[in-house]
Amino acid sequence: MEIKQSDFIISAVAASQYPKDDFPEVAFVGKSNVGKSSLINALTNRKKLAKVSGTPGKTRLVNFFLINKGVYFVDLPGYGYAKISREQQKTWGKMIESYLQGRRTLRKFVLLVDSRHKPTEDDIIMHNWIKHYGVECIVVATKVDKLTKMEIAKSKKLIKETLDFEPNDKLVYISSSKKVGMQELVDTIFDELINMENQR
Ligand SMILES: Nc1nc2c(ncn2[C@@H]2O[C@H](COP(=O)(O)OP(=O)(O)O)[C@@H](O)[C@H]2O)c(=O)[nH]1
Ligand SMILES: [Mg+2]
Repeated sequence: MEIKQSDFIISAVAASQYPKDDFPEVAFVGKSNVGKSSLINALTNRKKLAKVSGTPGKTRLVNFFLINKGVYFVDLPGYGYAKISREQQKTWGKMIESYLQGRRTLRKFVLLVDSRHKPTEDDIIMHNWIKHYGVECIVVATKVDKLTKMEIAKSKKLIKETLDFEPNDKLVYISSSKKVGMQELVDTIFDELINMENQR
């Protein structure tokens, strides 16, 4: 599989603005600054499709990108940004939950975690949430260019243990800056995607 075309569709502030066609959808989520926008840009070979930000947590928008005119990539707002209020956290939670419950065309989640650290409490909650709603979850460990081979091996064990991995769960190591793991991730994302039934 190759990503040949990517088009920005909408930055939605409300669910009523989400696209209404039947294309299968893949959602990207993770804590602020984990490298989500960088990954979307690297996957699509575009420098500025998704905004890479030095000040995390600002975007509360749900960004839709149309890939190869047939699949949506959805950039969900990041979590775990220390400076946001409890009120904003609640709003975030409600938005994600209604997205998980209500999005008929949702097929897979890409959950990004930082390969340098143990997955956070929020990462664990998010992982459980995705599984609870019966959506396939690909865990992506980011910024692997910062790790040695030995550290990668340790990180694999730590992520699998912390997120309570089952044998079929998927874990892909990537570096957006060094373009590591891109083809493996694209293949994992698109595997059976077009033919997948809504499992929920
Ligand atoms: N070393 C390294 N840094 C990265 C990588 N991906 C993203 N970053 C940096 O991490 C910071 C946050 O990236 P961004 O994509 O905006 O994260 P987001 O908040 O999850 O969308 C930026 O300073 C990026 O340059 C990577 O693969 N390797
Ligand atoms: Mg971002």
